[in-house]
Amino acid sequence: MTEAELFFMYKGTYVLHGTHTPETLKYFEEFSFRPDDIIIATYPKSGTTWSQEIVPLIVSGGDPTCLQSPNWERVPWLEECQKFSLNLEERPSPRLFTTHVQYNMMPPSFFQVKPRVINVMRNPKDVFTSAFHYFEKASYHLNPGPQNEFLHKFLDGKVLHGSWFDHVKSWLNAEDKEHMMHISYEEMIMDLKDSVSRIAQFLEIPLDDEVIKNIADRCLFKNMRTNSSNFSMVPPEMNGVSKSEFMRKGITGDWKNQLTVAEAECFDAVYKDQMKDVKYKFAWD
Ligand code: PPS
Repeated sequence: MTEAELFFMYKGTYVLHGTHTPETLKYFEEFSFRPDDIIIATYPKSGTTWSQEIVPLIVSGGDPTCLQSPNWERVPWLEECQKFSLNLEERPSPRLFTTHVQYNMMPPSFFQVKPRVINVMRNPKDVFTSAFHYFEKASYHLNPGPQNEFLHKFLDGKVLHGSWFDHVKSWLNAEDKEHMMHISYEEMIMDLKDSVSRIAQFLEIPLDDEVIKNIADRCLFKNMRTNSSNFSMVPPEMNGVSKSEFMRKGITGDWKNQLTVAEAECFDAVYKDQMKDVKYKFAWD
């Protein structure tokens, strides 16, 4: 399979033919949000699945039965095809959604209704590293090819869901800031209990300290890797990646084991240029 067969361009970013069709994208563009919807917005490989476990637990007051359905069902991607069988219009509030699209690509109703958004970001070098390994494994994806080639594609945004830089900047520059929470994978690694508590506060869901502690404990990498809840970016029959392969390392700074010195320097130069106007203080800087 070639890139042209796998991807098509949607509003300037590559999306997958398999999961994105004119029909799913039309549905996305015409989607009606409710004010109490909750959206997890991530660039791929930044902590999406992790958040899809944490947020339902917060919303349910820590009830693990909320994790019985797979992640694409409990927190479906709005722009992808699985939602067609999910009766999203009939779901009780608060509905939970995921999206990998940039802020400016959200549908008109999003800007009118202003539902809450939890935007999770991750050091792009670790995003690159995670994506490189995942694309090697996922059967619905192309092999990333030589690392250096894939690095340049990543830095140029010629990868699935486009440029990390454009994605992160779009959500950081979002206008309706009071409806938006930014958090990083690194902060979640550093103090998961505090991160769960901050997300609950943002969602205005009061939780006992014990419940917060239990949610954080359940969502530790080692526990999520072995617990019974099932997930994958797409149904497992479509991607061929096992849970243990998907939950690869779950650490910060793995890029140091992946990038050569020259590649890291090249990455830093592009990062410096692309992020020069960004005032946000990232946990990885
Ligand atoms: S996807 O395909 O976009 O949905 O991927 P995404 O879920 O955003 O990112 C996958 C990476 O997140 C790691 N992960 C975790 N890290 C720490 N703690 C927990 N609980 C956790 N859950 C998922 C997963 O291992 C992938 O990172 P890497 O670096 O590849 O291990």
